[in-house]
Amino acid sequence: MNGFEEKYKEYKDKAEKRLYRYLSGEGIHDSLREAMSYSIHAGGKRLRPVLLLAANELLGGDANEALPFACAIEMIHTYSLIHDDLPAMDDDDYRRGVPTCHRQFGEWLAILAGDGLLSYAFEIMLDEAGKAPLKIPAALKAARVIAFGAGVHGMVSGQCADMASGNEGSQQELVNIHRLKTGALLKAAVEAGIVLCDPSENELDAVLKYGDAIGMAFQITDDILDVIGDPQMMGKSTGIDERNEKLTYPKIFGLERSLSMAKEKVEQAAGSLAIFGSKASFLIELAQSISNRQS
Ligand code: GRG
Repeated sequence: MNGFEEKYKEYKDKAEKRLYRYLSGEGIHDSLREAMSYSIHAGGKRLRPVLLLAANELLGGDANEALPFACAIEMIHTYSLIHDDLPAMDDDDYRRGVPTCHRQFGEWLAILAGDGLLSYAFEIMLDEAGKAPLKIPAALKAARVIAFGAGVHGMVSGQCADMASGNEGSQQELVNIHRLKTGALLKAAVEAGIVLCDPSENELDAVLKYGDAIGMAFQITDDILDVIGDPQMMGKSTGIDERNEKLTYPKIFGLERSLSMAKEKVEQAAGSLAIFGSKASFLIELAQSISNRQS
């Protein structure tokens, strides 16, 4: 493992340990806990919590204060995958290398597992607002950033636009759908990580630009992997976009151009963090790994 991989693992392990603890808490109906835990334990890259923790550390934050927000954003992401996989949406059989939540538990329980993860995320974040030593305004700001990225001004609207667009649409619509559906939550991860640290305007601006660029790089790469990725490595079926006649980057721009667009976005992401100098090296490598990923 190189230094970057070790650091990634450190953030990931920290977030997973706490996530599993939240899910073992008292008072959750057994079936609900089982379905929520199934999808959380199925794995995943934990990219959003890693981004949140790394952005927080970039501004000298306290990892213990950031950790509940990192777990909350992973819960929200996991809920979105469970709901996206449902027959009414993408109708997928595999996710994170195992049968999708509704394949394993049936539809009603998968819907509730998603609902449970979403609302638990907000319970966890708002609990932090009442705790010392985290300053209440900072916790509320971070929770608000995550709500904005996840909801009607972000991911949920993007998903709705995507579902409504079918196989028709312009380049501009494609970019807008992805900015909301995928980009908004990735951007919220880095923004929430730094608003916990009371950033200057310049710092906030730099990190938001980074968040925008990695969101685009991530989605372009996701579309490319759906065409050329290995289903075994990805833990899910490929060719889904083609089957569902989705508007994608390779479909609009072709594979070669899509690959170079992803590279350009990674360069933009790295450039936006220049003000932080070498302190930003982990986030820069993370941007590169987003476009080089195989899963
Ligand atoms: C249902 C409100 C609602 C939203 C769904 C996330 C999403 C919006 C749809 C998922 C469909 C999809 C494949 C989108 C492409 C980008 C994406 C979010 C991929 C999965 O995220 P990863 O690669 O997954 O970070 P892991 O499993 O590694 O966490």
